[in-house]
Amino acid sequence: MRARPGKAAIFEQFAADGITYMFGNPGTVEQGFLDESRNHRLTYVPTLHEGAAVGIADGYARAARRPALVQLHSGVGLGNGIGMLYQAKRGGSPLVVVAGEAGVRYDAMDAQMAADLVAMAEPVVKYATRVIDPASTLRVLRRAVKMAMTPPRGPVLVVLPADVLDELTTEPAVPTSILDTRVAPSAEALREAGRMLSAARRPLILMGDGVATSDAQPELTAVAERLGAPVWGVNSSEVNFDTTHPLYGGQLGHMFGKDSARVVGDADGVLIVGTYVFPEVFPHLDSPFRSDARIVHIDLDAYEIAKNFPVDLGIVADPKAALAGLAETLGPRGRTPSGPVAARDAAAAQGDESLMERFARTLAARGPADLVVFDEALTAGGPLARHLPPRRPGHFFQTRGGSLGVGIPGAIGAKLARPELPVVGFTGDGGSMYTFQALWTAARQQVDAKFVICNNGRYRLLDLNIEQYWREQGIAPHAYPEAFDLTRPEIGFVELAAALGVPGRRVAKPDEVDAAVEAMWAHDGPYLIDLAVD
Ligand SMILES: Cc1ncc(C[n+]2csc(CCOP(=O)(O)OP(=O)(O)O)c2C)c(N)n1
Ligand SMILES: [Mg+2]
Repeated sequence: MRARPGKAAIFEQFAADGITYMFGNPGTVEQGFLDESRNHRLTYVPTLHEGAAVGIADGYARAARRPALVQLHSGVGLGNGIGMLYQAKRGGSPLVVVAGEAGVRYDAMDAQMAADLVAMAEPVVKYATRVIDPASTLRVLRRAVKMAMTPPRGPVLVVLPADVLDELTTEPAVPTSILDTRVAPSAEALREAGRMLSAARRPLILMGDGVATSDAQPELTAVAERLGAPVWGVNSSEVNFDTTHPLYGGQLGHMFGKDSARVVGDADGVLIVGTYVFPEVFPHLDSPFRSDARIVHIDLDAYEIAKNFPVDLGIVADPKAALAGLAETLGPRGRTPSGPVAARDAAAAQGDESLMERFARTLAARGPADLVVFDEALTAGGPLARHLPPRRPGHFFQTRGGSLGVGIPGAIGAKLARPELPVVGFTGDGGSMYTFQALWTAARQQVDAKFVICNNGRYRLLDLNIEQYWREQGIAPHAYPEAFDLTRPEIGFVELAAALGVPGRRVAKPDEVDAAVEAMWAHDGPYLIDLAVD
């Protein structure tokens, strides 16, 4: 193999892996390879903040179902990206992060910007390493791509010191070996699972994004229908199950263990698939399951099975293969759903229709079919679930891991991944401001995604959570903390977006909704709506 500097060879490796975008924010220690990038067929997507870069890459990886490449600038850039990397890790997004560094030769100097990048990133990535020898530059990049793509998928970090990349390498650039992990369970394990679950009088299924990753939605539906079991989302932020199916129960929620306990507490046979349990901020420390409940957990992530509570049968297997086998074991006999399963909102809002309700209804009726929704609407999201219920795999994404600021960059990433589909991102006035500058990237790259700010002038979710805290602590209701208010001064979202190159309009009255929805889709390019919500 011909010798060329590592800073050129890495682009050959990216090309060999079909990587066409690099999302990033540059610095001087990356100048060598960024200068080289013009000689290669890779689009550098510049962002103005690393949270936006990681957020766009996350949306891209989720919608494209491929690894997404992120470039961060040494310790300071990595530091800014850490919060968003946390959500990529919780969500299992295959992000390959490369961080530049001045050079191995400066290690002893402890100079400006020097930091142990591997140690900084380790808690929020699946794998972190640093290239220290030019002869292993591409080997390490391939390992990173393989690790990111192997379930449980997740972000990885490769530190690229500039002096190592300046050296010649003769490594060939060849496609990374992506592993086939469609592991089927043994016949014995399937029989045992089938026996435990079919014996249940009140079966329940808890599912998560591992189902979507393995394309197991049809098999999950078959198992649910054969068991007559309600299906609840746990770490479920994509379409793992048609949310209009009569057996869809809802989402357990991410705050309080006792909310989940209410749902799972009656079940005598539980199938957990493609998720960990339980992802709340304040989880139950005791098992919320009935002591006589039989619990079967299927996942490719052995760490997550029986992580917190024992299970009766843990099966390390691909959800699609395992659910197909399980459905067969259960046989074709369907059970009718046992009673009301869904704690869903009433179909129509009581009294006057809220602006959010009206907007979601209009978008569903007049917006394009085939719509992809990136939903970070938080407390304003109810009407979205009613009017644009997640049904089609790959057409709905929610924030995961609890890190705010995913809505705008997530929609940009999804649109870059699926340019043929219409994409709209919903976010809050609070959530949007963590990564608002991503709009500049949308304008610059002409990413034709649409954005809706659900503007209630507050961190409303924090109001709701503190109310619960007051109830639990026996504290009389009083004024919310000042820190939850976002109205002093009011944020001018339309002006802010315009300053970043994205046109838009404010919608504060019901009779402005129709024209706004039409304007949004008529506009060729990114467009923002600042929607007044309660
Ligand atoms: C990066 C980050 N910072 C802070 C928080 C804490 N937090 C959780 S919800 C929330 C308020 C969100 O407000 P907004 O996006 O306006 O939605 P709303 O609650 O008003 O519907 C905050 C600040 C977080 N989850 N992530
Ligand atoms: Mg808000």
